[in-house]
Amino acid sequence: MKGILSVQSHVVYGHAGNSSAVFPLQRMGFEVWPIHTVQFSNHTQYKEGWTGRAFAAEDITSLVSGMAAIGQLENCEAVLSGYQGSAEQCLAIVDTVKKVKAANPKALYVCDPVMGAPDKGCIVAPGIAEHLINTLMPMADIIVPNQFELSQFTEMEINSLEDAIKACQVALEKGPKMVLVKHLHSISSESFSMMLATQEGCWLAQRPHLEFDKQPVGVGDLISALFTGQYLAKGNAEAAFSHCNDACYAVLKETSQRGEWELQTIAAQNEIVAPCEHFPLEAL
Ligand code: PXL
Repeated sequence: MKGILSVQSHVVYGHAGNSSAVFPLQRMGFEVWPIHTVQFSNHTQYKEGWTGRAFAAEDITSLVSGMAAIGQLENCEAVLSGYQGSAEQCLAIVDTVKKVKAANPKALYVCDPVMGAPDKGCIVAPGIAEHLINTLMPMADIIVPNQFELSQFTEMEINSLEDAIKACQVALEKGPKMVLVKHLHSISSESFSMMLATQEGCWLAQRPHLEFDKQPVGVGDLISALFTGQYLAKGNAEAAFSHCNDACYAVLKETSQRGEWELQTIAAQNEIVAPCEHFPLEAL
């Protein structure tokens, strides 16, 4: 049985990390093999704080060797990494990707380089950003940075669409075959913008901004999961990107309509598979 190995955070309450990614992938028909990097009561953007802890890096290695022992790494279609709990866990991801690719050379490594944004309350342990920039992103097939993470990876300032295109080209020279910029905040104040760059071309996806008292968390985790699943299903990056944008909008719309802060992935489950509204991509 084929599956996706998803190595991200777990939150007991709400939706971030694996708690944002696993269900949408399952709803799209994928077997998901989640490994949790941390187990927290809730995501780190609650002003009240959170409880829980990061797992040991050895837990990742040991769970992956257990999967190898039952002969399942060869069935792994993709490794998806997101929120990491420690710098050591980043090294365990390197080891995991190498083992999976040795067992299945066709497997993809999708790296969502969650670096944190202390001003927003997204707290990530020290040393993780360095490993993401120097090791994990260069070895990934697909990276899913936001504008800040792309800027860190390429050491380029991004203030316009042209800057973003140039930065994606630099990123493509550093190893990855595809760059999905999950949020480009400098492009437009009216629309929410994402960009996809591959060797074949570059596309801009925009969707309307929605009203929220507090911006939902875990949207990037949802985006990397939707794109991974759709790309595996369709084998076409442009079509996968378009579906990802439409499905993400549907989840956010449901969340906004219900006046919730946590993403309403379960309520919006049908639209994850078949989004009602479509926002055409622009080829750049
Ligand atoms: O979406 C990023 C993310 C993932 N996991 C946890 C988080 C956050 C952002 O705050 O707190 C636990």
